[in-house]
Amino acid sequence: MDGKRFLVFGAGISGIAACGLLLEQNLDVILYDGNPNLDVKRFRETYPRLGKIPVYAGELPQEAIEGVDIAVLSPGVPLDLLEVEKLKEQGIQIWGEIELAYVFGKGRVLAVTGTNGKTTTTALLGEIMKQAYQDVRVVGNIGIPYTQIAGDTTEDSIIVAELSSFQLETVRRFCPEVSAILNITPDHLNRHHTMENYINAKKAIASRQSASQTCVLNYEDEVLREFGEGLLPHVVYFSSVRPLVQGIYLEGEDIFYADEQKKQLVCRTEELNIFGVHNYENVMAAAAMAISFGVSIEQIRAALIRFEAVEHRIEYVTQKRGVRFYNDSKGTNPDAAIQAVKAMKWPTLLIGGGYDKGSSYETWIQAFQGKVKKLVLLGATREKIAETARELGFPKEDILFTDTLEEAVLVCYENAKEGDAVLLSPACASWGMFRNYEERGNLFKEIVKDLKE
Ligand code: UMA
Repeated sequence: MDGKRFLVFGAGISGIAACGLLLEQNLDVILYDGNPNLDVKRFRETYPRLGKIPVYAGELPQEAIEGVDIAVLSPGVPLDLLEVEKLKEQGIQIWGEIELAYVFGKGRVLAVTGTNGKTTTTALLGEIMKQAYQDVRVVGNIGIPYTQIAGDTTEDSIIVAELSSFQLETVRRFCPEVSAILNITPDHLNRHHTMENYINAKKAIASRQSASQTCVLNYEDEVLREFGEGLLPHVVYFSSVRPLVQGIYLEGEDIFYADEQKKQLVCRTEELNIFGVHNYENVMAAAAMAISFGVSIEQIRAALIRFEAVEHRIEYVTQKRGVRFYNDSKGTNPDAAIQAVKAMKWPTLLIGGGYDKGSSYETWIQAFQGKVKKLVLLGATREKIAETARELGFPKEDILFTDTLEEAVLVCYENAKEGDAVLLSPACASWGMFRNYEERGNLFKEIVKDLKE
């Protein structure tokens, strides 16, 4: 890499961490962000460790590209963006932030992707690996850029990475020892344009793996079952529906791991602090990955039964006047939101809507099954969701439009009776109204905590 010049695209957490890594390596780096309103002076003051590297915002001038060999894209930057096309036309190699971290980092890598459940699975796997290893780094889409820690990893480090389809679109050399794809349902179609592109981005997680490595797949996902059939790495399936001759599965209330020699109990679901079949699938995927890596079932079990739900995923907030509040801000697509509404055991006032990713809301609304008494909508998708709900026979008078999250919570509280639940599970990304789902979920929790009893 000596003498190479890098352009980092995107001044969010990934871009800043990527610049830091390149500077540590004494490489030549330029930072570019497409936001014309980025205050470069303030940005420099906030991140003094970036030193004097050139920072461009708004238009990408030709002078910034001169002499650049490799562009490192942040996950949020689409590959078909005009500026990216311009870089490609000039022969500049396009890397992703994950690729950069992998090339400069050391250690052994385990990586998780899937439409839903990947944060929980990654967090679980991180806890399991900490049970067996000293230096475990949990990174990626979960919120800590891989480039942030890559520079201080050693051969003994264990990297547990959550990877989104955005991050996987640009991997070339990246090759985890153990990978997992949890499920694939439509999401981010405005970015990937077709389901095929989206599926291919997910599959890229295993594309460099060799026969001595492992890919964990969901046997109950048709696309993934078929994908596993022709795959070079060793495939371990998990199933929440049927016993497998080889693999990990849910049978009654128990999770078993079976191979040629024996069938072993991994844990009983009643020992876990997370509930719902989707969570048992996450548990099975994380356990299968750890088993493939050589961690003992005893160590896996110890970590599993200690694990608590991740924030913003069907997270219990509090009770007010006998009304339970749940924060599922991480329900950023219909499929994730279906899991949350399924988990509700009470009449539910549901807050939905947000950024328009081009999703269809039919299956989500069908999953309400008479449980949702008010559908409180906000954001860019509110009309689209309301229209689908009406078409599917959801009572018109129970659909309420609001302009802010605060208003939505208040409307729910006013309409809720003792024994009801209020669930924020938007089935949409937060962008447009919030920086990310965490900001949306945190605000929800603050509003709820301030409600008068
Ligand atoms: N930008 C441009 N041009 C663009 C898009 C973005 O210049 O076309 C600039 C923005 O002006 C901004 C910066 O890029 O300054 C933001 O970069 P980014 O969107 O890649 O966000 P980061 O802050 O670097 O965070 C990213 C992930 N964000 C996205 O994928 C959108 C985070 O995932 C991830 O935690 C983080 O890297 C660390 O790896 C968040 C997410 O929403 C949680 N992920 C999606 C999801 O889970 O559904 C995929």
